[in-house]
Amino acid sequence: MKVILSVLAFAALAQAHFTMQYIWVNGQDEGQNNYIRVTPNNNPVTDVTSKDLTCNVNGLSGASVQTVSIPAGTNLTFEWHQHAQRTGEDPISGGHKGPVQVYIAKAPSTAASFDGQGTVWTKLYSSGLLNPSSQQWATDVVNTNGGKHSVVIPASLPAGEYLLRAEIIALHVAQSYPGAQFYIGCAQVKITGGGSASPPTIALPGAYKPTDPGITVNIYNNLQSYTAPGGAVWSG
Ligand SMILES: *[C@@H]1O[C@H](CO)[C@@H](O)[C@H](O)[C@H]1NC(C)=O
Ligand SMILES: [Cu+2]
Repeated sequence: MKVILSVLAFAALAQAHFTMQYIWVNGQDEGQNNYIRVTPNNNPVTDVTSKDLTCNVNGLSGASVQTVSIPAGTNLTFEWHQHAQRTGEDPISGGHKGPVQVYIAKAPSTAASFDGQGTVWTKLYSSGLLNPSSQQWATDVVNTNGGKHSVVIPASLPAGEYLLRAEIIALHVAQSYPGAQFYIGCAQVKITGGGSASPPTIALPGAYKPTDPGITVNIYNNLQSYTAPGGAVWSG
């Protein structure tokens, strides 16, 4: 009986994972998996030293992925789902609590050939524990918003090809490491227009440590504040 129960519990957990499946450009749906480095399954990354932290499993190249052209200043929306369906279940399962972040990295040449390694990532967005008294997390908002969250690409970013990296960190089993679950989706964009900013950058993997207070944390003890890994947001 015990074995059957744990198999069922495992199956339920496995089904509760999710992937980034759509991007929207200024409110227009670009279609399932278009411009996205598609991962082989919906499992999370848990090793912060792995190259899978960059753009998920098989994410170091986008040779067969198209790159979408967008003007600087575009409002980009990312949409996540547990499976290849938009309705009939929570977009990301409600048990997944944690921050939502977006990073961008400029490709030396094309986005499709860029592996995202090195100190290249700039944080554009971060949302974490929104309301300590109700324990509302950024993931709760994503869930009620059909799996979507948005970021405006700063108008001062230089023109060129980039990888955009959206990240949802689920902290429901993050009391010890490895435990935190990193859900990562990368999209390939070509920014037109733009400016001449040189934003601050970090490495992914590299910047995240197992001991970061935003990575190994007990969120079930009336947490009053939360600091997401990866430093401050650059606002352009
Ligand atoms: C970006 O687009 C989304 C989806 O259309 C919208 O909900 C959001 O308000 C927009 N954000 C900004 C800053 O315009
Ligand atoms: Cu899961």
